[in-house]
Amino acid sequence: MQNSHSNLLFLRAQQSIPGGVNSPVRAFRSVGLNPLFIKSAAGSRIIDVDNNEFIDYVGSWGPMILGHGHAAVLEALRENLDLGISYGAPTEAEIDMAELIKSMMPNLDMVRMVNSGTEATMSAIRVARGFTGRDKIIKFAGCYHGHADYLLVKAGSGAATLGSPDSPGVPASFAGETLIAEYNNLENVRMLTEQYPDEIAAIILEPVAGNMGVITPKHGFLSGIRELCDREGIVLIFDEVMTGFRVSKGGAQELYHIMPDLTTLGKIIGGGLPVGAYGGRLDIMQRVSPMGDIYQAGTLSGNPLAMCAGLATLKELNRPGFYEDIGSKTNWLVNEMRDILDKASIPFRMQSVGGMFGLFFIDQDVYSFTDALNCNTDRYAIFFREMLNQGIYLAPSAFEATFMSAAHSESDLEKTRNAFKKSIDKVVG
Ligand code: KE4
Repeated sequence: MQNSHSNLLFLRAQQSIPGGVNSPVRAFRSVGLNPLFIKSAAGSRIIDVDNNEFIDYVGSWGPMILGHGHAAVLEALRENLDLGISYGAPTEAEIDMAELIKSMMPNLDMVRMVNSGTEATMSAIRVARGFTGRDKIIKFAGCYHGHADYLLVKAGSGAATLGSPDSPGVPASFAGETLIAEYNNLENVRMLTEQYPDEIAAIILEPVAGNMGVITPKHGFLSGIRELCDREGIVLIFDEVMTGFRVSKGGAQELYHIMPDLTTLGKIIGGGLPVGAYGGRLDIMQRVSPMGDIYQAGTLSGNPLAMCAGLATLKELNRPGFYEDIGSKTNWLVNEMRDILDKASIPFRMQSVGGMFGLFFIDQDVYSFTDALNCNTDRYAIFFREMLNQGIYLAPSAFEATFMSAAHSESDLEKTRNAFKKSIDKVVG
């Protein structure tokens, strides 16, 4: 694969942009390559500046569930471009978006639009703290909720559960209000609520973890947390920035029948444009300014172009059979991959939910970040490079998720299966 133009752009980019990228994972560092600079995309394909074409399973990290350049989304954008790009004033499209989200996620009484998943989780946590009058939050090791200071926190040493900063620039005092629990460990959460009675404002989690590879909740984990929150007066926040409209039409809360108090959204609801949202219980959301006293704002929140692209996307997701189709594509590919790995006697674990799946090269079950860290990241890097050489663009990290789209065709899936077989032969070799 020829990538000289990407390499030249990468050299140039690093003169003006930290690391040459505007988001770290794009730098391909954990897979030992220079990043590819993309010049266009259509359907299931992306094309880089050296005219290499790939079947895309990153999909802009989730938003492109319809595939790139879907006609309905492009038409909506073209129609709205001539009407203006941003007004900083309310528009009907924002009402349409809030009403459509509420129709697809009935548990949300009210919704506020923001501009990223980070803003959504940051805002939801502030609202939960304001609503409860409490300061501490519980998050789970390996779950990623964006880069707000108090969410860039790792588990303290030993059994300590008070968080410590996971990045320079995060004050210890901020991290100290964040308690870290182990995913799928309900006893750990119970212990924290007993250790800090009446101090915990919220528990935030990915109901299906997609930022430490894909890890599904154990039976009883989500319901157990729900019960704990009810008993302790803690606000339960489902961070569905990734799982929202990805794992089912109503997100993970519909799939697992567990209703959070607040939900955060992003990615898919913008159809590829910058967007985020948070919403939930009326008694909580009515505290949000200007209805209430908890402040949150944004110059481009509810931007007309993001709204029209998001509306066009969500309307397509409402078509009968959409989730059955994307689920069956995902299941077919995952089963083919499992079969190839089994035949190659390569230890692995795969989890898939709706239109997303993950692959760990590991010889143990994976229920938590501690488990996931035992996976063979070197083997993943070799696998990633082989798949890329065969025209398959996967997440450039062993700790991400793989995303299917409606645009992936049967021939795409067969090509992916064949590339996977050749790559695994190389990995074994
Ligand atoms: P953004 O601020 O990147 O829009 O959303 C943050 C976020 C919040 N919650 C969940 C569950 C998320 O997955 C994310 C962002 N996801 C990553 C991919 N794992 C974005 C990719 C990137 O950081 O470049």
